[in-house]
Amino acid sequence: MKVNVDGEEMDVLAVWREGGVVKMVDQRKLPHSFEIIDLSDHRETAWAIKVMVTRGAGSIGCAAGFGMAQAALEAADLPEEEFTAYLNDAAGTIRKTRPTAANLFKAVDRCLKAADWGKVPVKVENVVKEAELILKDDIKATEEIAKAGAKLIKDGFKVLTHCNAGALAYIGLGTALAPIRRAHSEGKNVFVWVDETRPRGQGARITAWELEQEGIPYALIADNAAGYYMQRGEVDLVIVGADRIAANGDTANKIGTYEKAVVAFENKIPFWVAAPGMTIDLQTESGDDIEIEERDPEEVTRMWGLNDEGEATTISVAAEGTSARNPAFDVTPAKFIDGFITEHGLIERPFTEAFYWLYGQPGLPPGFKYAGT
Ligand code: RUB
Repeated sequence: MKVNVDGEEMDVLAVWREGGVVKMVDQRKLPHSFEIIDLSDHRETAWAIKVMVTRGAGSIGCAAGFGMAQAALEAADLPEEEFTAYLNDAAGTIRKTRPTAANLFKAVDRCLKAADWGKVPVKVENVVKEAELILKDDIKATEEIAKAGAKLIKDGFKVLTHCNAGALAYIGLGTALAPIRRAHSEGKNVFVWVDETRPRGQGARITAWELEQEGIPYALIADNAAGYYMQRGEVDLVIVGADRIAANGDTANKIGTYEKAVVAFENKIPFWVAAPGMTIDLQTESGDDIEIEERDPEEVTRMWGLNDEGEATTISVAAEGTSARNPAFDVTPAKFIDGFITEHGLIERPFTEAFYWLYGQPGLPPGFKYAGT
């Protein structure tokens, strides 16, 4: 994406690799400061995923792939068996960072598979190439999502989105924001309601910032204001991203997405999920099987921001010792979802058949039971 930093225009990706170094836009600092951070080995990259230097399913998938590429480069001089052990160990470290987004696990698996053939120098090359291919595929996928999803957006539409599913969350054009960007660039008059997305504030801190950079009209709202606007007829369409989509269409996304889907359903507002195949997990039959990350309760009891002196700081928003819980995602049952905006176009019901046809060739596995939507 193009960003304007102190008057200078830059073209950046959320995550990229320069040799053995992984580079990331430090999303913990946005929107008050734009910084790039260098991660010099796979352990540092895993740390950066865990603490959310980068975040969003696509970006952590690409970061995971690059972490695997770093591990392969780190082990390039080891004998065959030790190389494999090192790579498997790195895969374990990366898998342990964040449990919900399918992209991270698929990226690690793709890199391990790439190391399946050849001798060590070839294996290293294969892993590095695979990591770069994940990035390339993802960028292309977001361009297709933009084209397909823009068809849903009519001139004058007000679109609600939750969390950040833009270029910083999904390499390239993003997922949920991709159709909005495209509709805007086609000259359509589109307005975005941006949920702030407590507790980490990805909407307030990142989505609003991305839309501002692009000159797309928007308004930031408190999470609990979305229903109010839906009820008043001021939302024409909801588009969200996804962290993991089960085979039956149940979708894990940022905590609060489920509520938005239910209120959209009640108000007959179309609710679409934008995500490519990397986020669709046919091994997971339904949302019940999706692991939901539970993060530090301090993210709920404290908030980050700038003080009046312009210094970044956290403040306490609850009494010392307050008990809190912090699930990072929830699952929206497929029955509340009108369809999926994918790199293959718009997918409507029946979701499972469409997913298997597109992503599960050569078809339904023996014994697979379609639970229905
Ligand atoms: C990010 C989040 C995003 C999804 C979809 O959570 O829930 O909505 O990842 O975005 P976190 P995308 O900030 O905790 O990683 O599909 O664009 O990746």
